[in-house]
Amino acid sequence: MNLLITGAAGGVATLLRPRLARPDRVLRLLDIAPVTPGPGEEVVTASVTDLDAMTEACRGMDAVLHLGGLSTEHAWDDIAAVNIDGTYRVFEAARRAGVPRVVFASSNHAVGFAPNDGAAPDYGFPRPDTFYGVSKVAGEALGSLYHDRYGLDVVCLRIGSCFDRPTTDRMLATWLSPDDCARLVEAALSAPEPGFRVVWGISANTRAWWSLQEARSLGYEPHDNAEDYAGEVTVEADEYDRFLGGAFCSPKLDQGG
Ligand code: 15L
Repeated sequence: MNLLITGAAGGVATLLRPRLARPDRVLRLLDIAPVTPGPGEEVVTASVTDLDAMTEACRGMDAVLHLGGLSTEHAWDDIAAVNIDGTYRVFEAARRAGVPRVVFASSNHAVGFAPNDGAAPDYGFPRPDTFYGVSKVAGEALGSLYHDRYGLDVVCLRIGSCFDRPTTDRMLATWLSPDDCARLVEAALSAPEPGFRVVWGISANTRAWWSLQEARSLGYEPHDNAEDYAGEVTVEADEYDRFLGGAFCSPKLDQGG
């Protein structure tokens, strides 16, 4: 199983690389920022917005893990160019190079303005909380199109908060531990014929706000629980936790004029 990882210099990829390494696996790491390859790793310095370079990078790969792009709110033009057009190019490059599977790092912010009732179902209708969230909705839509029209297997992970440790009250619900993130990615890479799926990406958190039913149906079995860190959390819940996207719903992130 040879895997192309976009956004390989980013936070999630850096947590995942050692956890996804296997003796029989090549990890091809693509980013515009420098990345130092370890054993079993190759580096491609390129942007997801460069279709030719992306197509070349996809050659010989069994799957693409698309983590690349802007990971927080930015001006529309940047989100449109990097996250939306870039994600189109990732899917199109995979198709051109004959890569059968794409795992797309979507985000909870695709549905961030949905009211938080503590039990959000799988496949919640899009309610993006930012232009960033809009880009994740667009990525999921592209995944759906590339599955239905071209037969790619596409698994979209609506990731909660993937960091070493939960540091806020919200993260006691939304945390995805690095080990569980690797388990989720492995499930998305190895599930037989998943078709098009959208699954939540969180650990087995006691205070979880989101369903893990669809993720478990892929074979994901989380081991970690943010509750183990409840005593160490330093940031309290705030008024925006009434929405799934939390602080991304704050007017501080308004981009309009
Ligand atoms: C995300 O999508 C962001 O990339 C990350 O930085 C966190 O803010 C995360 O969501 C979250 O909601 O905690």
